[in-house]
Amino acid sequence: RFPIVSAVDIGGVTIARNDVVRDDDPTNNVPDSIFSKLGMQLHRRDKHPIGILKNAIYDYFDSNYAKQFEKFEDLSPIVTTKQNFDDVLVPADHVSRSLNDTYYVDPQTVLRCHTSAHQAELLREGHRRFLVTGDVYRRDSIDSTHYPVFHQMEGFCVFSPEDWNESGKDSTLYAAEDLKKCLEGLARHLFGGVEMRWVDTYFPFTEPSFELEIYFKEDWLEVLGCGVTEQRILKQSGLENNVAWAFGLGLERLAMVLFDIPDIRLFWSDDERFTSQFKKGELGVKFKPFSKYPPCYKDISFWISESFTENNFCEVVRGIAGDLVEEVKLIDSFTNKKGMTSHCYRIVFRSMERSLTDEEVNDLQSKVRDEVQRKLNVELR
Ligand code: FA5
Ligand code: MG
Repeated sequence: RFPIVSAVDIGGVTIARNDVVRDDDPTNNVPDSIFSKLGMQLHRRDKHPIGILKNAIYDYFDSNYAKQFEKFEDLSPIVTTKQNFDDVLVPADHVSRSLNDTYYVDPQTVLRCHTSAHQAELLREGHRRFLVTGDVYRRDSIDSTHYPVFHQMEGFCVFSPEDWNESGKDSTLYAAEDLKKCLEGLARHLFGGVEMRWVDTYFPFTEPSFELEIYFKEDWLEVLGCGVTEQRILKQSGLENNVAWAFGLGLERLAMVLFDIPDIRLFWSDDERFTSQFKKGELGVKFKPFSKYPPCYKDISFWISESFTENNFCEVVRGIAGDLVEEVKLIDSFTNKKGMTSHCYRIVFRSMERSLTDEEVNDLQSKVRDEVQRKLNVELR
């Protein structure tokens, strides 16, 4: 099903699969399908939509900030829980730390779930304005805008008292306004005109915090999170007299809007009908879909156990069907008099490259049924 990669090269460091995944380790939940994505570095390919977008964002920062932003794009995606969580003040009991949400290599090591994992170390090394681009990993639901591996770009900008003093504004307000101005300018640079809106939100590492949404295919699509950095993070690096802003862009989401790419799985396609449509440095290209092969819907119903989670179910489906699964959605749920809860999921199978045969889909579905029962402790109905 998936090429079993035995070693990957990450920024010049070779990681053998056995160093990362030990089958006897219950705290290791990195499947082969994910391991094989390590080291792919889509963001460093100049002819790939993710690389083209990254370069266009670099252009914006280079020309508007006189090249003050340093760029990092080959930091290893394998980080400590301290980097990924503690350093950015994620509370000890936060859901994002669970095996259900994050890929663990061992109890102290994860595949980074955001590029914010590098904020603190770069500040400690003395960097003050920087962009960090890389692949990030999350156990998540399955649909056209979510994928377990995607790319983020982190931006970070530290200000000194001279910067805000002459504005007469309070430092937090100064940083928040500068941040929004910077990101609105970036959106104009990338899209020209586009409908967008700011939404207030929460992150452990910023206050206030915002998300930017863009109107795409008749719906609002969240493309980035950002905010004014918590003072505690700056203090850790001796910057208590400063203020800073930070953002984390979802590169696939922005690229979907920019190039009109309808499904996030396409970014991983080797099909020439996809890859040949993009040229280095060309932002204006609209993707011409080469296929809308027919979908095939299969429903599966089961009584769940207490430990059941949707992410675990999606991981099982993805482990079997890989990129042939387009969407998994809960279509029915009820609890009977005995207190047993039943879920019915609809799985949408569709290849982006060819028509699937009935036989093939039935085979996938039957494997899903077997494995769900075996691994997730549920009772099929
Ligand atoms: C974060 O990851 C924060 N670290 C962002 C941040 C940085 C906030 C600095 C403040 C300061 P969030 O989990 O919302 O936030 O993810 C950021 C973006 O990644 C989202 O807006 C979305 O564009 C993208 N994203 C999230 N999950 C997925 C996914 N499964 N597939 C594709 N893109 C995703
Ligand atoms: Mg979010």
